[in-house]
Amino acid sequence: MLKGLIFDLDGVLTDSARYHLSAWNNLAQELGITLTDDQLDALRGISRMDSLNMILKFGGQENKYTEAEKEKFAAEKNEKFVEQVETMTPKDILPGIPELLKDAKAQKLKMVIASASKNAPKILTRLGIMDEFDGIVDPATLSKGKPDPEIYIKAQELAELKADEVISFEDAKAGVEAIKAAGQFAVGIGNKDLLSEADYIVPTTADLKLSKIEEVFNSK
Ligand code: B16
Ligand code: MG
Repeated sequence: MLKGLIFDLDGVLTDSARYHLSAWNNLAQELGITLTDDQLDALRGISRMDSLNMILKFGGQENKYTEAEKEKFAAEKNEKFVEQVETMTPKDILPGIPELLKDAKAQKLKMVIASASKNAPKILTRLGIMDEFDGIVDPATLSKGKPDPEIYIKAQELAELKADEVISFEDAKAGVEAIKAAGQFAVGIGNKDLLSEADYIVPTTADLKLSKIEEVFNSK
């Protein structure tokens, strides 16, 4: 029986991806690296340091910098990202999400955030929906990022639920893989070829309807 929903943040509740991607693009350019659209896409859902390491690898610079230099680059990127977060308002909640949260509340479902972003509390506060959630997994406590299932297992534990009692929402391939590895029902939002492992796929958040998703969940 369905008892809870677990949400990725970036790309699911709000489109902070464009801010992440432009901040990474700026940094890459400073380092003399030009990123392709596919390379930028591959950064979705990936933690800050893992993203930086991927970018350096794309540019053939994986052994060029010390850990301290990399920390500095990551902090610089985060500063640019946070500047953009400060401009966010409740209008930046993606279409379909307010209705989904309302329907979940009406059914008294538990709701937990499983985001790789250390800025999740800040973003949720800017969006005005911080109080809607029963918990946020602290990404600083994770030993591995998505596609490892750790973050989704921790989210399920925070909700005090079992894997077959939750539905989890993701926009990233690495995220859907993490959900499936945790043994949970995955809703993928975006490209159906990229997210083919998901149990239910919609092109955009506007297409999310809790009753329809539950029908598929109950039939599995
Ligand atoms: P931060 P999600 C992820 O959020 C983003 O998709 C990814 O681009 C970002 O690098 C990561 O959070 C870490 O974010 O630098 O703010 O800690 O999709 O897991 O909600
Ligand atoms: Mg995401």
